[in-house]
Amino acid sequence: MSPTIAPLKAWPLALSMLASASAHAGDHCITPNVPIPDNSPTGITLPIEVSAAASEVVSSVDLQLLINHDWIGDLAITLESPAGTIITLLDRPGIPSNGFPGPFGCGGQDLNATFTDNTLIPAESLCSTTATPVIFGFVIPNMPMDSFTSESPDGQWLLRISDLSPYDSGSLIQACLQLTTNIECPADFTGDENLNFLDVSAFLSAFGNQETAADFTQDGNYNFLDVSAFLSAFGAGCP
Ligand SMILES: [Ca+2]
Ligand SMILES: [Ca+2]
Ligand SMILES: [Ca+2]
Ligand SMILES: [Ca+2]
Repeated sequence: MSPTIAPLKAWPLALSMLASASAHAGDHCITPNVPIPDNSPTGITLPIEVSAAASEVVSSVDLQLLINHDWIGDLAITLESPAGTIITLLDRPGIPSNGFPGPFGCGGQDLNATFTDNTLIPAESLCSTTATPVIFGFVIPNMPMDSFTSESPDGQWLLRISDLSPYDSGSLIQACLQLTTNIECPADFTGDENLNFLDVSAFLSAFGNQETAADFTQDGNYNFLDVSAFLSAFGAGCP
């Protein structure tokens, strides 16, 4: 086998990997195990780092949270995307009060739930003084997660949790940002929906610096397969 033929045989593999690329979808978890300060509007802000290519966009976001707390009705939770969109997941369940369980919001302990648009149960509809965790399973946030759709997932997501009433307190044990992304046009390296020489030079620059975005074959190596995959995608154009 001559060395000039071997690379050609690898092309279909590279291209099939490119076609199925969903590069940075997956779970981005932190396990800070930090206290949420009692009766503090500032609360805690936890960054969740996501690295993605410029052409990658959010198709869905879920957030799994594990919080130990002695009075769930004290809690307010928001999630901010790298683009600056802020969604309220929870804002003192049981407040405003409808008579039950009382003026201090939902009592009872703990939250072990995934906030998602793909369910039928609003998080704040779960209000029990006997069940632990009070908020569990798959629940709908106060504002829809699809507000993040089509944004770039790249950068720092910010999870903010505050406790807004005295006496009872708790801790954030774990948070997992569950991202699904699309690569709308992988060769559009600059993310401006045009294919031109700027995309080629941006790719070559990223390739030279061995940036993750230039690893088109997603194998951790930077070689001719990435260049040929990029050029093939560039030649194929954008949808
Ligand atoms: Ca509320
Ligand atoms: Ca409290
Ligand atoms: Ca471009
Ligand atoms: Ca590669």
